[in-house]
Amino acid sequence: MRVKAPESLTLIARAAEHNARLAIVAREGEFSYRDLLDASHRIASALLEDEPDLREARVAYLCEPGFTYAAAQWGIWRAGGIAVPLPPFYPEAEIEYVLRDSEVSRVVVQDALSQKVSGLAARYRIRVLEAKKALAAAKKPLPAVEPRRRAQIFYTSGTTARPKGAVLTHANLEAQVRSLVEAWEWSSADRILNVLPLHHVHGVINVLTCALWSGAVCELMPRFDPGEVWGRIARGGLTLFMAVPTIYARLIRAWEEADPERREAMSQGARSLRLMVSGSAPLPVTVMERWREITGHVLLERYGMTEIGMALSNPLRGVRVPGSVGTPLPGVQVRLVDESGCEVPPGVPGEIEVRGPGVFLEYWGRPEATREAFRDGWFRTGDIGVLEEGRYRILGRKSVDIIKSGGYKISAVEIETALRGHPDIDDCAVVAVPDAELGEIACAAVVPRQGRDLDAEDLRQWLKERLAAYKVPRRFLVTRELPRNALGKVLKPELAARFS
Ligand code: MCA
Ligand code: AMP
Repeated sequence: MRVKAPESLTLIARAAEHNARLAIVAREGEFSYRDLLDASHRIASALLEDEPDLREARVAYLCEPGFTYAAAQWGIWRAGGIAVPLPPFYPEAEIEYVLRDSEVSRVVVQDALSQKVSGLAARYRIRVLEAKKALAAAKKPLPAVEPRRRAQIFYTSGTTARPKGAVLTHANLEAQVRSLVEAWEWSSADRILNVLPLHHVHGVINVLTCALWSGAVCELMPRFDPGEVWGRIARGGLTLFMAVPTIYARLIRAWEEADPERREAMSQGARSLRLMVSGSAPLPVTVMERWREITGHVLLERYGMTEIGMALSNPLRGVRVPGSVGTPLPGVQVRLVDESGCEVPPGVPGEIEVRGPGVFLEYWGRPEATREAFRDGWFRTGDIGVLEEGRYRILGRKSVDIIKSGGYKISAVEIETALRGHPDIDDCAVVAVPDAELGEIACAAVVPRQGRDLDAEDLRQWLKERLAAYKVPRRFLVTRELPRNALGKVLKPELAARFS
């Protein structure tokens, strides 16, 4: 019997129209939109068992970037659940935190990764669905999922000890996608290569979801590798590429290291793309310039944040100004305010506040933090910007506790809290130190307890069991005393100077 689902989600309804078109190219093979609809329907059916609707139950999914990832995410959505991505490279402690914080009841796991969650699932009575089995489930009728319902949780680090789960509704996701599709003129003729991790907005929304909304092809690599990316670009056929500045810096390095013939193939492949985008961290003008020299592309820099999606962008057509993040994207309102919330005039720096249908609903389980994040309906980004000649420029962040490394947002407070759990550490401070490729790196100064020794390599290993690898400080300074100000607080900039 053919089971027809009532389609209230536009993304799914559009996929039915794209039907036989190629949707995903990954290590697992090549898959059409029809394959994706079929697979996600089966996963949704397996998730539902005998229930008609998951009613916003949180469902985690642990999959490599690829077809199974997309099928799991869509399956969770179509069953009425909230999708919570788990990065395959997270240590168990980080996975445990996400599972518990978002009160996950089910987890979809890509076969080889199942041992990463089996212990935790047993401990917290979480139902594990192996993707391979779920993909063979019989199709059942699916619920109608209203766009105002919660769709996705992205964990994001901030100034608190642990990351917060930013909740996006289907309507939020749709608004973010529509805005980017319009601004960057996505179409079914596009073909994009994704090398970004799929637990953040950049890879999940800007790349994967925009592609699938548009009927385009999304090629997914399990993770970024400069040689493989250049190889794929040189083969031709891609139209779009989006990445963080560190990835462009690493691609430049690989280009410089290649022989002249290879360089020519790389540059020629890159020239055939129609657009290359940079974001998640400031794009150094040197990277922008060098990239233009070797590929002919003026990178389009845009600005966004997990809680709001993309807010500001340089133009697709028109002048892209180095150091600027352009103007508000379609449907997005942006203002700059002073400490008391009054708008500042052009030329005067202020905190960036954002309003619009793409702005997230709430932090999961944190009503107080959600309230504090808004001022009169505007989301307070914590970033400082200035409006010059009609374009915005990002000047930095309000908090010194937020570190951006390789495009990942890292909380100094989170690392300090983890370090304070070490039996031999008396005190510590984590700071951001500038780095040519990663933008910033996290560095930790640690004070050993009396009579104890601390070894940087041991500390690194100890932290790797507790935090995602990209949060582990690159440098450690074992010191007898941290610099302090009169209030007894650590002077972070002064400390940062001791690392350079
Ligand atoms: C990091 N690690 C990973 C990955 N990323 N392992 C597997 N898969 C990954 N995708 C591990 C590394 O193996 C390494 O561990 C450790 O984390 C440190 O990583 P990192 O410092 O990042 O250095 P790297 O391994 O050289 O990678 C550089 C990178 C990566 C490829 C640029 O940082 C990256 O993929 N960044 C993108 C982050 C991103 O998507 N941000 C968007 C956030 P070990 O030392 O054990 O090898 S969304 C956002 O910011 C807003 C919305 C916006 O505006 O976009
Ligand atoms: P995340 O919390 O991971 O979503 O990171 C969002 C943060 O990344 C923003 O608040 C900014 O600080 C930073 N960011 C994103 N894009 C840019 C950009 N083009 N220039 C400077 N900073 C950026």
